[in-house]
Amino acid sequence: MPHDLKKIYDAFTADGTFLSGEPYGSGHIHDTFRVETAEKLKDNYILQRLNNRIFKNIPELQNNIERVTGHLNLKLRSVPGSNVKRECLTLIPAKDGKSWITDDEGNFWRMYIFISDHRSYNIVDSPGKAYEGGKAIGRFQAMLADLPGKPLHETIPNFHDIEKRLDAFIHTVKADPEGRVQKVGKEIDAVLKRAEEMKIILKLGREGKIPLRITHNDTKFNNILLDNNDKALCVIDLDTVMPGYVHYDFGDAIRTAANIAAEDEKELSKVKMDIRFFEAYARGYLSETRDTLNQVEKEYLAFAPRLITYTIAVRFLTDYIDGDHYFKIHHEHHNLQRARAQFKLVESMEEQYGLMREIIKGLV
Ligand code: ADP
Ligand code: GN1
Ligand code: MG
Repeated sequence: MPHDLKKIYDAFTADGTFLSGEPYGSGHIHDTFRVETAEKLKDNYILQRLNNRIFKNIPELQNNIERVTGHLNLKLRSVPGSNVKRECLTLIPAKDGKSWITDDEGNFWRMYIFISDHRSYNIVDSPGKAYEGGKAIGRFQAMLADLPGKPLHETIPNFHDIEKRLDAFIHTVKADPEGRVQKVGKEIDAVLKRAEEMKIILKLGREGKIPLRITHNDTKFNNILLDNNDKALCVIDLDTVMPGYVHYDFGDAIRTAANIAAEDEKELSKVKMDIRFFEAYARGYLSETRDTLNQVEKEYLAFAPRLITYTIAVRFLTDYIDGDHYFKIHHEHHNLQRARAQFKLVESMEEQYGLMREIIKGLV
């Protein structure tokens, strides 16, 4: 049964008459629709059916997003020349005052103003765009550093905790529910041989050498909207904004901004990190955060892309072995294809690691 988008739309307090609703974007988690309104001068909207298998506590999730967007909104208002409705997500309240609704089937929905005239990239094709992405994430972290109140709810516990991800991986390999383990011997070796060195960021955290800050935790480049001139516009997809290490955001952004091929590229010889994009993103990011980060945080920035690319590869492979219950897939072996491309990218980063370290040293 297709969703009755008009009925869902009408449960919110949006300004405008529902004209049409179409699936939108290429996110792997929620079902996202763009709603067009009949009046040319009124906003269009994004409606999202939230994935509550993955996000178990929608009221807490939405409370985080209300606090984060509220704070960003306040901050932006005090910046002369800023356009708050375009530079930060705006939630539309439901008619009952909450920031989400449940429909007759028990689905959870929320609504944002659609940010028009933006550009979104699954593959970045110039260092200038990578630089803008780096600035956007750096500024985002800086603006949230003084979020008042209790710590944000951990919407997905241990999200980037590689030790827990590896435990889940080993558990899934042992269970082998789909009989797929025999197909992925090479990929399992790729996981195991790197497992120890990947624990360093968690270790530094436990030793108190790097602080937990408010981070985005899902800085895939298509979660950073650019404007029509390819300048940083708005950071979206705020579901995982919660306490984290800056390395998680830096690493995930490089994973996607500096890979010259698609995240799921089948032809592995095409997958490579372009060091110029790494340099540009790092320059943009550090232009906003240089004065805030401590020495150890800076020293480990170069390692972060290896950690996060590896972590996502482990997650894709785990989901493949488990039978594809987490990420949306578009064909039978999609998660395996994604995992292979990400392992190839890890290798490319390993080959260029010396250079990555030199670049960071030169920028901090
Ligand atoms: P997912 O967690 O599934 O990735 P997102 O919140 O990132 O969901 O939304 C999916 C896609 O929808 C984004 O990649 C972006 O293209 C688009 N999108 C989401 N919110 C907005 C918005 N407010 N304005 C314009 N586009 C948006
Ligand atoms: C998911 O939501 P989306 O599509 O931007 C995932 C990220 C992964 C990414 C891999 C909540 O991001 O952690 O890095 O897919 N988000 C969640 O493409 O698991
Ligand atoms: Mg997204």
